[in-house]
Amino acid sequence: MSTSSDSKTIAVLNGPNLNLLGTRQPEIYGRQTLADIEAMCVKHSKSKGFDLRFQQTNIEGELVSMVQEARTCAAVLINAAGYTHTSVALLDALLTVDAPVIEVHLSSPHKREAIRHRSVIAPACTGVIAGFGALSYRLALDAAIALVDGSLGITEG
Ligand code: CA2
Repeated sequence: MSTSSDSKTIAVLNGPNLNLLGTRQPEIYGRQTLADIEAMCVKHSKSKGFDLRFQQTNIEGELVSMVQEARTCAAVLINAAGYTHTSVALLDALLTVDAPVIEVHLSSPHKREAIRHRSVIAPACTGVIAGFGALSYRLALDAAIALVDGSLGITEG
């Protein structure tokens, strides 16, 4: 259901295994936990005048539902994790979002195994920010806000 406050809300959606951040593979994903990243995103978006909805799930269908519920938000950031490379259902959900959608990754998938080189969801995204650890989320928030306030001058793509 749409609410008036959604126009000032940015949704940050996180896929499978990202709840494990900070516990394993810090050389790839950094030492920050997902809670640390959420706190940073809340603080940053607040400083720019936006509310934040930050969610994580390990279940593909739940991620699809989260995208559907975010359709009325000002912008959607999504780190779909492994589903980035596999999920047509997620692509279909993201294609229904009129607001800017930014694909976010902590690591740079193109530097990694070939299976990570293809993003199934990229056709539904305005842009991709990857490879900067937790900073990817802040850079993506800035990109989303610039798209929302029109300061980039980009209206298509
Ligand atoms: O770099 C990213 O943000 C990824 O979306 C992370 C996904 C990976 O499948 C994508 O190719 C790139 C994997 C997330 C797994 O997260 C973990 C965190 C800590 C320990 C183990 C896994």
